[in-house]
Amino acid sequence: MKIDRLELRLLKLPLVHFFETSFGRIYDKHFVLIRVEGDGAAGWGECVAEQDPYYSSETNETVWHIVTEFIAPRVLGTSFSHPREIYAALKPIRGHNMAKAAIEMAAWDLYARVCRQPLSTALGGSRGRIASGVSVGIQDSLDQLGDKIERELAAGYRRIKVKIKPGWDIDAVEMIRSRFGPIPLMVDANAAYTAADALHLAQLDRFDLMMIEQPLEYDDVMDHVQLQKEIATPICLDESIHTGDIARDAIAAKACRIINIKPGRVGGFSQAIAIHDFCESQGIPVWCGGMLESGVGRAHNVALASLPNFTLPGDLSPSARYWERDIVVPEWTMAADGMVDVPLHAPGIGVEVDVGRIDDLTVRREVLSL
Ligand code: OSB
Ligand code: MG
Repeated sequence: MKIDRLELRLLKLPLVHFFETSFGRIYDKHFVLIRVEGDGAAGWGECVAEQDPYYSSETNETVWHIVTEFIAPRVLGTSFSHPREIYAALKPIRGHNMAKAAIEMAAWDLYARVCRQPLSTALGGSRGRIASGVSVGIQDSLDQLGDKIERELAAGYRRIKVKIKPGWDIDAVEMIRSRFGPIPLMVDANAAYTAADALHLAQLDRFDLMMIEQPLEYDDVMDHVQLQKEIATPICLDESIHTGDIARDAIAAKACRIINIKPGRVGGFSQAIAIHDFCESQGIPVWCGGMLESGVGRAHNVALASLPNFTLPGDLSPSARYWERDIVVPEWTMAADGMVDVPLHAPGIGVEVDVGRIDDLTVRREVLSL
């Protein structure tokens, strides 16, 4: 395959409801959408970098810079026999996994379309439906949190994840357990605690949570090793797992018992599949995380989550939970039993980008070609 044209757009898409994590509240999603063209077809990718360097050090601005100055020259006009070669070709560029992933995943879509295969098939997927979990942000009150969870359970979600931070943790989980009983429940701290909080976090053990996601620093592995010895709740790492090598080290050191794979965080599908395969060989279950993606990034996540070791529900909600109107047709929906269908009857990502819609949302655009 050979990419001969690359288009970047910065889009601003308003959220239906604000989303609050331990690093703040957002009302709109600003993200970079990528279109690659080559071999007579086109592929789409969505970058998971955000406006601010809070979840990760990358931002939409750094992505623009790295894609236009460093990634595009290495990809445009280069012959690859398979998109899995792209990550290795970008090795001279250190870090910037989200920028790399956006291009790599667009290339996988292009490749799958050229081969007339669903993306899920190209990735090695084996599942036709994905169990969906919901990520519930920090609310203004516990009552509001309880009401929100009640609605999400009624919608059919297979598990509830709540965001926690110091001051919004034990009481929130206690309220949920007393109001809803033994539902599949987990928490995500987005690195809001330190090693000194072990005793505090051990108070979560009595609630039988599926896991606690990323309690400590975004770049830490070793403090998580110690914490996992001090708490019974399984630790799941998200932010800490930037590469296949770190996943291997974290598992060997017993820093976590579960891994959240976000292809955008680890540099794309080749690394996501490598982490998936290694975790499978070690008996570590994985699930597909979300970054409030539009319908394009969601398509990539759904395809990835069809691989066999994605045995836990992913953060894969339907379009309507995030957007008044998504940028793809058809929009993503979830069945009443909390399952999302993997598109298996169309090549590539399986949904079409609504170009009129993205034109309306585009705040910046650049085209690079040979
Ligand atoms: O930590 O998983 C996270 C959203 C933005 C940044 C980080 C995270 C999240 C979510 C959203 O939890 C999950 C979703 O996309 O539904
Ligand atoms: Mg997380």
